[in-house]
Amino acid sequence: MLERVLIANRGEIALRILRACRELGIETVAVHSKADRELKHVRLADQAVCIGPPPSAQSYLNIPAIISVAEVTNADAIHPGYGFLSENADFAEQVEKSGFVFIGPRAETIRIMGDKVAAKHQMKRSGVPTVPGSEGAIPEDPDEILRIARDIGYPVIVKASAGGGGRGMRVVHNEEVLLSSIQVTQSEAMAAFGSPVVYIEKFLQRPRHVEVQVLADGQGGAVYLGDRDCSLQRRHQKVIEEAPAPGIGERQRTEIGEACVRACLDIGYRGAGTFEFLYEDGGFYFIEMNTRVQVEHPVTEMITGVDIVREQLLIASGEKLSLRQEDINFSGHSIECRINAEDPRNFMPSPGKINTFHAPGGPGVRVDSHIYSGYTVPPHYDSLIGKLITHGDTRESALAKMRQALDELIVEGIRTNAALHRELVVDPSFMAGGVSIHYLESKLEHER
Ligand code: MV4
Repeated sequence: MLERVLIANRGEIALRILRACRELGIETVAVHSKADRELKHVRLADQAVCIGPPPSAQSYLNIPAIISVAEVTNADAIHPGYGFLSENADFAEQVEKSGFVFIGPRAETIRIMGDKVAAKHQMKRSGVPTVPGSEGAIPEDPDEILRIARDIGYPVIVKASAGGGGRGMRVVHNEEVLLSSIQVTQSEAMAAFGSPVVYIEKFLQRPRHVEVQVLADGQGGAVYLGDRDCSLQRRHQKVIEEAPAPGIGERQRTEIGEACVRACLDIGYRGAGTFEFLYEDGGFYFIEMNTRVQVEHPVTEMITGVDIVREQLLIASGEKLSLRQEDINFSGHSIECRINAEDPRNFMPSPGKINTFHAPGGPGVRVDSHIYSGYTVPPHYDSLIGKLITHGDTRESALAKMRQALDELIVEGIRTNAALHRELVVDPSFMAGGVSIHYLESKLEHER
């Protein structure tokens, strides 16, 4: 078993990781920036070390500083959380070369999944359904490119292989602009990611974002923990997530879950992972795989009873998965609202001092947050200050609990997006379930 884990992150996820470590009797080392001395997990950790000035580039992204702290504190593993260095293959590699366990997949796996063309190829080989498109990177020959796009049918989307998460994509509606759009996307990809490789897919016009959570031990054990619907998003930032994804039948859920497990076994996947799909007209289409724990992991925990971060720690300790697929039962429905420190009108960050914080509670209510009355939200990082998660027997009951939780929530001193959530949980289309990835942005456009 791991004895001491360095937490290379901040905020709510750092606290979430610390809690899981404590339950397993693992000591914790917090690394933090100069702006983050007041973080809750920094106070709670067995050891805390300041690794640099406030900007992330000089602290939470400072690889040598983080590895040095692992060395001087004699940690045996590093948990990267989400964001920051969590999907940086070079970091994972340096961590392991320095003799520490990287809590996540092998560096090589992260590298493959960061290369969207390679990831898609791998998934297709394992029988995971993918979006129709160019098999791999687009060819040199313009006539061949035009033929591929004609076969797929317009509109198509040109994506940078090194992109992902909505960066480096361009929708093309007709043949006249295809080649020029490809050139622009290639130049942008070169500038942004250092690689000009692009690929083409059929552009799905009104899909949902549905993802599948997996756990694998890299020793022949792998399970799926069901799906999540993350369609409610603005500018590629998820706002509300839920599990299970509404309206997906048991047969289809099992089928896609089993395909993801097969892919994990084929690539020797290790750790927690998420297969991202677009879901349209009843079909799943793989787009990307995330090799980290995700912000929205709690909704899966609530419907399965599996502690995903605990499992990450056990897998990193070298244990085989004790969970078997037949042990995993899906129970009820869970919803998560991301609470951000931001102006409800223009979505600008709203850092500052929280004078008063009252957390909601009661049966089926979970609050994953690092904030407290008197805490100052620094301006240097992501605006997520906490997550409100509810669980009920049905989607309606989880929603009813969320309405009550949002009514109880008090955050004073800074602005938050709580009012937006209060609107969304009574929105008739959201209440019906299964809105597309465009729903929130179009609602905001029509209302403002
Ligand atoms: C797409 C798509 C439609 N068709 N691919 C955006 C984020 C990145 N992970 C992939 N994205 C998309 N890929 C095809 N073939 C639409 C999106 C997309 C999107 C996807 C998931 C959640 C929100 C989104 C918002 C805009 C576009």
